[in-house]
Amino acid sequence: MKMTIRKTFFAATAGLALLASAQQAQAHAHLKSSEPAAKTEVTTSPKQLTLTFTEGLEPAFSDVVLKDSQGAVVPTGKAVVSKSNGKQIVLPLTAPLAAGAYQVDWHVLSTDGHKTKGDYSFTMK
Ligand SMILES: [Cu+2]
Repeated sequence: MKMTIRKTFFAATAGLALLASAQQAQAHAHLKSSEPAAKTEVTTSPKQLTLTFTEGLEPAFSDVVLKDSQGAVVPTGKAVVSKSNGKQIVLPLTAPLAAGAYQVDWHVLSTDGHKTKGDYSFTMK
């Protein structure tokens, strides 16, 4: 009987641990939206790229890089976390974008101490 209780307790504890780690995973900063949006075609060159995440970001460890269709880094201003929204990072563009496909590479550290990264693309008509 004692053994059974222990096993049940162990199973319950393991289940709780799984649940807790799943909740932590959800707390990481995931890309919620962007401007220009992923997989869209824009006709006017944007003045900046804005990426909005699900969690607050650590500015010193969060960055965005824009690449052209050849994979070459497009010169831009420095990516900054928005002062009015700590979940938002803005990459200022210093020159109009030429027509073509672009990839946005991002990596961020959320305020809960977890790193995430990803990329998306958009097209300049
Ligand atoms: Cu996290």
